[in-house]
Amino acid sequence: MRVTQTSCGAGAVCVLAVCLFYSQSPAKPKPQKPTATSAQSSARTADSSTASSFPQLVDITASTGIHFEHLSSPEQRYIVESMSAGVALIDYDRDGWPDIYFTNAQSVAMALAGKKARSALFHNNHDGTFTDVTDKAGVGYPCWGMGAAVGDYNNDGWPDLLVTCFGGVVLYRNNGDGTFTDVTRQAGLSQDSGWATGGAFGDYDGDGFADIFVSHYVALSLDDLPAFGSSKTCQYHGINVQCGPRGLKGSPDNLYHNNGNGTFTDVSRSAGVSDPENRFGLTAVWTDFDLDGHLDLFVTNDGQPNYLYRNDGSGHFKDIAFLADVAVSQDGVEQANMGVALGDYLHTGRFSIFITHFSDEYAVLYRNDGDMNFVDESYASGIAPRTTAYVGWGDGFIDWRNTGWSDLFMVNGHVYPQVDTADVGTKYRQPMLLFENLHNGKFKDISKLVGPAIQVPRVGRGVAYGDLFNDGRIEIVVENLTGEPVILQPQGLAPNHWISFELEGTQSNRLALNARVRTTAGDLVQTGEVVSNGSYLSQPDLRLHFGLGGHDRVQKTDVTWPSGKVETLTNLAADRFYKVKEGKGIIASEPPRSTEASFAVSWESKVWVRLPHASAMPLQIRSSFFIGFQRRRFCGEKSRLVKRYSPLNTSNR
Ligand SMILES: [Ca+2]
Ligand SMILES: [Ca+2]
Ligand SMILES: [Ca+2]
Ligand SMILES: [Ca+2]
Repeated sequence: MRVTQTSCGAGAVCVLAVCLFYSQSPAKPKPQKPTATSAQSSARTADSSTASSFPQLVDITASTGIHFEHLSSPEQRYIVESMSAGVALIDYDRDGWPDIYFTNAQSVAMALAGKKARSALFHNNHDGTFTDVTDKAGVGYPCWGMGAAVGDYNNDGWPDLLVTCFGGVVLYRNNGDGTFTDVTRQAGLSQDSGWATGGAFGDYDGDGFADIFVSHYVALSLDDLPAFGSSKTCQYHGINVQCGPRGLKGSPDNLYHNNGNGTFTDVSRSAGVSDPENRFGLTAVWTDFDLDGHLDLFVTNDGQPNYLYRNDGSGHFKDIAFLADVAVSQDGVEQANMGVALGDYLHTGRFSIFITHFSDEYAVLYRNDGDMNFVDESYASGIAPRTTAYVGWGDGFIDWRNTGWSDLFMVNGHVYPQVDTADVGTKYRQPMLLFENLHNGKFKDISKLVGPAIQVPRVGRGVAYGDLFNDGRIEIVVENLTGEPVILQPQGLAPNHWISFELEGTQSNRLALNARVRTTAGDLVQTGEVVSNGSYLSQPDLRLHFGLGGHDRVQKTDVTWPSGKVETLTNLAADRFYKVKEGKGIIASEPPRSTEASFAVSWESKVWVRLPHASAMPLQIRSSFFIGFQRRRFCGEKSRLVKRYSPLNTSNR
């Protein structure tokens, strides 16, 4: 809802009146009321392990107005019916509010009958709800969809969308007017064929244009599908199931160099990433693991050794996964590598790798010790024993509590509906898992402490996360293989501080993919990176969000651009969104726009309000002033009103 100047020209009293109006207006789900001071909040954060005080992850899907159903065959007699459902956060209209794209997939029967499945784009309405804009945007029927990745291939500032398909890839150019154009053919990407799964933008040669890597999974033809239960590789614990991937032929991978003119050239072989062994590739992510200035590439291979391609800086890569100890598990087993989360969970400045796996296996955490040395910490961290019953997919190191330490989140769900009819220690629908970062390399399973939403068994696949409502809280969007997605919102948070950065490259690729940000707030030193894709075939928000615990300032922020340039920003106020442009520093900053977090940060702020026929005068707004109001929307509107009507605004904190 927009507030116009004429609706509120009378100053403070009117501010209050409008706020009262907002407090009565229907709004999205009610966030919790902050109840603690900053000092108390630190105490709460430190002692967060009791269920009674623990923040909750609440299912807010119904209130968002999002209605989407991922199609799937009930029996999933073929592997191609089990692997879809990547979700992408993409602010396609650049209004500063993340929008959501869900991929969709047919069943074999639908495909053979010529029927399509509708993927969907939902526009963020800024009020907690979303509108289906798929038809106008023209992104409903790219293909038999798998995953989605965001990159700006033509550097025009408008984020473009890559969809991976059972049948190649589709590149949608964002036209900047709410519509997209399928430019796959003119971009030279229609040659991509086979079962594309992981797609990731990354400027591996540093020419300022994001290149595209595409992993491929199983070589499969609808005309020649392996019959359900037909061989030893089509059985699981003695029951008949779909065939694959073991026993089937894999497909090679592709790297497409961006020519800078809207076209791409396949350089897979010359670059050394073509996967001549035809492994079963799934998720792909770019990052500079060894911090030598050259972008490296990690690819999960299902049931086979992963690839860690080290970039030698001359356009060539070498797979060093075995040398780096990230190819297989510590006991030498080739696990069913699915989704990838990258995160600096120990605050070393290096990205470790977390990978989800099949049931009877365990999720793997490879700690990055630098110089391409990784250590399997799956057991030492406490994660492995808690994950063996699950088939894991989308994952993420997510600081959903704004403590400054990322917890570990993963979704699960089997590929065989048939397991429900047999006593094999696992079920088709499975709960999500959440592990608390204990700051010492260990994680604690807190899945049962954060409310019922994540314990509901589902057939999870993609996970994307970001601050959907610009209030300083990170929402988690989960796309399921069967049925509706789930959006989880943190509620009941301690009023911890946070800071958010949106980066724009000039010399570097414009979306600043793989720009790295290091923030120092007191003793809290965190590193984040802008990444295209990851999790399971999914795309997180491109803005970098850091929880800050009790710190209300960030003393130092180093931005390392892909160009190699390092910019240092000093003494930034917390609880704001900063836009940073390469070579120009901060070009804009904004307070949160709504809900709980803005309340938490503004309740003791000194604000200035212009009274009618009087000069500006100070008004100290106290917590007691607000506490009686039920609707947190009010607080966001307050921030806007104060900004609009005051000669000084809250940005001078
Ligand atoms: Ca938007
Ligand atoms: Ca673009
Ligand atoms: Ca490039
Ligand atoms: Ca490197």
